[in-house]
Amino acid sequence: MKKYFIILAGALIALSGCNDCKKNACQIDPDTSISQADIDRLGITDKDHLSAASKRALKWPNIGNDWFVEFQTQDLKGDLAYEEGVVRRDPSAMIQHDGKYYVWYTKSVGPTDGFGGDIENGKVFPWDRCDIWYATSKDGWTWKEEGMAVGRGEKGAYDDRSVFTVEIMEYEGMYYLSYQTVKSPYNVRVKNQVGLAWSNSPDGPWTKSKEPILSPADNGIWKGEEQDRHKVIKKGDFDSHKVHDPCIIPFKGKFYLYYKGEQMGEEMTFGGRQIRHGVAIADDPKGPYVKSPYNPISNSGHEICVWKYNGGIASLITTDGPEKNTIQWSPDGINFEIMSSIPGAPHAIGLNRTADNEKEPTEILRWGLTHEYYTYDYQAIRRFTSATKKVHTAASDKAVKDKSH
Ligand code: AAL
Repeated sequence: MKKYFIILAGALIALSGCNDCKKNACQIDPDTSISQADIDRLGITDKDHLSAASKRALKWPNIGNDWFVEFQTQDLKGDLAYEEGVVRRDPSAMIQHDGKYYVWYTKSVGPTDGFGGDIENGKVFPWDRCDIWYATSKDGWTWKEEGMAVGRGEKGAYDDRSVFTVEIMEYEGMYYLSYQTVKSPYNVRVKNQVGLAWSNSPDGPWTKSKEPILSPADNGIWKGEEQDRHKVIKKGDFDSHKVHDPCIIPFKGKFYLYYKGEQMGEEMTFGGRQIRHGVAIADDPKGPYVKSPYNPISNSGHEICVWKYNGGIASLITTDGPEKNTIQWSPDGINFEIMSSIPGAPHAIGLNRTADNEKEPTEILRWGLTHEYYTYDYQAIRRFTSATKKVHTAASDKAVKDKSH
């Protein structure tokens, strides 16, 4: 009787198709959707025996490798070379003015004490107790530090503790710096905000916005009084704790403020830290910025690195999440698709906004700035370069070729 039941059940499964596919909403019908060209391109052995990997591969768009790049990093010279005892990090994009490149960055001095000590007087992170400084260079290699651009606000202001992680936008003869702000005391659960300063010259003077232009979502609930960012009653939106790495891009007649969100009660996922990106849109560079209802627009990434390409927005997704180490593109600045999966990328990239970024998808990545941790206390700004790679040449092929010359 038992044997008869097993045969019947097996026959039913065979008649009605793969049971596993039904449970997992398998979208590929092997008989109708797979062309001989797909089988050949993906090297599939038998279209009637598709592994989970082959099923996924069949859903990949055929986008070539125009978005594939590999990076290298180099030391800078002059005032931006590594300096013991000084933090210089999170470079903005570079713009050009009067024959010189300009960059803005986070600067502070002295070691980091962490959260264990005297928070009122200590420095909890390398980016705590910072101001925004700027430097110029004729060739992008040797830099001259010009001085402070935007400093911390007076006691009691929303930016009284630290101003840092800055980006530059040049628009119709005006310059806009967007940056992170923290108000004292800088404890583990502090919520930071985004400030804006503007000037008609990259050398300043800068006028600061009276109020922040972006704040974390106000819909999470901490659990208990302990300074623990993982303990929550309710998490709230993806940006309920932090709004980081702002970058404003003029796009389709509006201003798109891209940012990284951190959520109250952050967890680890199969891609590492739960870090997401969002966008807030304004009609005027000074705001008001309204968060998109489509947020989050990326479920992976870390520092924002976005540029215009082919009528849309490209985004380099690094460091965290299941889609880390990919370059994505969106026609509308909101709905991003993966265009390439890369070996990794430098952190906190400052793009070269003077590049001819329509020349090819990754032209803007040919060179730019990044930062590097020399120690946990001290970081310095460095340079990166990147190259596309269209053909893979084994090291041994190259050695033979070199010898024959
Ligand atoms: C960076 C950025 C933000 C964070 C800190 C400084 O990687 O995401 O800028 O606040 O780390």
